[in-house]
Amino acid sequence: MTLRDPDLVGALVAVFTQSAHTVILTGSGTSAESGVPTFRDAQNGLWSRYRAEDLATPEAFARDPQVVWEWYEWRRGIVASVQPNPGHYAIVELQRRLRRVTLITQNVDGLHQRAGSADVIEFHGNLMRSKCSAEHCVVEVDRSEQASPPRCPNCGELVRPDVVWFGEAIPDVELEAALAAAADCDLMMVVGTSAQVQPAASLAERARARGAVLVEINPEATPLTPRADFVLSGPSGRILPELVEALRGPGGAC
Ligand code: BV8
Repeated sequence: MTLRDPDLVGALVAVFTQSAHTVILTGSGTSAESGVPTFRDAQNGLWSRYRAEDLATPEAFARDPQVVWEWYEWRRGIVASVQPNPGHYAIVELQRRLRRVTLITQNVDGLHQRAGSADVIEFHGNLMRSKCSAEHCVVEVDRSEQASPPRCPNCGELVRPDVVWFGEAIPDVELEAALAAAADCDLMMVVGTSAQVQPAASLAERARARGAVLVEINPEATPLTPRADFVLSGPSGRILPELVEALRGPGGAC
């Protein structure tokens, strides 16, 4: 049990029950307990000779679409084989219990939606979707037959994963929604991110600058840790359910 200290639990319950707008920002650590490698440790086995940042770029795809496509097929296979973990389900419960929640994820695995979360802002896209590399329209791909990147049925250009690569802009709709939520919220909980990737990591600072309370859940320290009002050190798959339990308790009216 991480949330043992009654004063800490009382303070957390007060903050969450009083929040008029809570933003939850998640990173790949939230999916770690489902068995999805985090971004920084995703390079195991076959992919150990590549750095993720060197594969998740338009230049890498232009240089060798086959290698990049195979990397995403490998990741899609992992994501398709795992299930959401208790942390994902706890976030669904928070969305139901709190007054207003905006869920922003850096993850591209779709596990929040599979757990039951709605209105997820997919800040970096979703690797289970594919799109035309020229027209950017979503293209349905029969994955069972796709060892190589298929061609767009409309224009014939290569199909690519529907994710935001390094050096690519966050799509306008997602960026504006996330910026607005970060500016409006009175509480931001950042879960399972190393806070290295921009502009996602700056959302926490944006919320703090406007007076929001910052809660961080992570087994390790990050650049956000010194700025956090509450630092809950441990795995989100354990801490988030404990937080929900505390909110259900006698002190948590919500
Ligand atoms: C852009 C999709 C400009 C692809 C991803 C300043 C401002 C703006 C840009 C930059 C900037 N400085 C640098 C940049 C460039 C770059 C960037 O941030 N580089 C980094 C490496 C320094 N940013 C960009 O390129 C962005 N685009 O800025 O465009 C522009 C503007 C206009 C016009 C043109 C261009 C786009 C960035 C998006 C990249 N795409 N994903 C794919 O996945 O294949 S990012 C990728 O990293 C994943 O989405 C991942 O989610 C994300 C962040 O990583 P984390 O989630 O934090 O994962 P990580 O492994 O690092 O950490 C895991 C954490 O979990 C750890 O802290 C660990 O302790 C913790 N953990 C582990 N287990 C658990 C746990 N926590 C809880 N429970 C557990 N059980």
